[in-house]
Amino acid sequence: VNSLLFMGSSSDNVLYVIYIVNLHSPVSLEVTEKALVCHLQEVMGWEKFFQETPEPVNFKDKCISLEQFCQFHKSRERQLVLVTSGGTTVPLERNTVRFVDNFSSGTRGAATTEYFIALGYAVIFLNREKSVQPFERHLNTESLFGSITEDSDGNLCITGPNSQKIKSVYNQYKETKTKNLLLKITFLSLPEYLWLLRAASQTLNTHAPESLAVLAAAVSDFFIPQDDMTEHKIQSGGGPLSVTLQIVPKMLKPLVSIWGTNLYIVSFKLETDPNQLQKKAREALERYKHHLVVGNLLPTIRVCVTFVTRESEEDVKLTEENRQNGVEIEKLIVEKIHSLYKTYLKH
Ligand code: 9Z3
Repeated sequence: VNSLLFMGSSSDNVLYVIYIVNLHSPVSLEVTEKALVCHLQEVMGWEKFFQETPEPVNFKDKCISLEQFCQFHKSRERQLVLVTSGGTTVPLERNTVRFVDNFSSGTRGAATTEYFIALGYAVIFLNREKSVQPFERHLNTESLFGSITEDSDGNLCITGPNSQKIKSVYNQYKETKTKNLLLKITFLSLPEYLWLLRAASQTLNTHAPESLAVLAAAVSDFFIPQDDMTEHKIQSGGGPLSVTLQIVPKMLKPLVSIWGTNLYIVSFKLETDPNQLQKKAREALERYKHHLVVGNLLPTIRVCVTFVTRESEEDVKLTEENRQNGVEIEKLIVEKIHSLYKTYLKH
């Protein structure tokens, strides 16, 4: 099966030993027959997905950039983190005019990226095209144009109440550029995101083990398989449209157990029902066996999140004082992830 080699051997008809081998990280598991069948169905699900969906445009170039970025920072012993950001689209047609989208502006991922850089990390920012960008997000038209004046020689200067903020953002941006601390890779559709997530996690796993992956992108659970999609724009002449969306294979599974076995993996869980959040976060941890789930509820995503690990559960909230001082929740999130990761490394 593509990058997987499966060797099953039956001992007393109940226990199987399976080996999942990819180029970088062999894994062996002892499983019951039921679990084996279930596992193989999952393997076939994600392998089939990659076989059936074409690789994104410029995929090879993006892989080369990923590898060079990881090697560059590894040789300088700099800690790396993959941050995913923004929502994935699910096309309804191959020549896509219409698509289903997921809620996410990209603010969480962009802010998270800045705070990791401030802590000395180099960041792979896997982001949705035209979503909110690190540093740039502070420079809205009003603050930027409202602060530009001309001197007597016609040179542009930044003055006025926003100038301090703009200068400080510019200085962070300049340092990020000079030290090559940020690699931006973009996606639009769900398949593009998944191809690039796999490539980024495999590259980190090989060249910079002991890196982090922080999955803040809002990833669709449903999609239309390539074969079920029409080639051209769906016409309205046929009356009301009804489409069937299939379940996306759960990619956190291979991410944790095959592509990124050396990584410290943090996923986000978005819910709208407060009664579901902790239950769903805990289910995700148990199912995928990664390290940390950060839960958030749609109405309060900017002020409150819940950190769920196998051992603990903790709310992180912005205080009134934080808010008045312009502190963002992502600063608290990144500091907490960093500290949990350091503790994890010690043990
Ligand atoms: C999140 O929960 C993010 O915090 C938000 C950030 C998308 C709410 P914004 O980009 O919003 O700042 O506007 N992301 C994860 C959403 C997600 O798809 N999680 C999957 C799930 O819940 C698991 S990986 O099943």
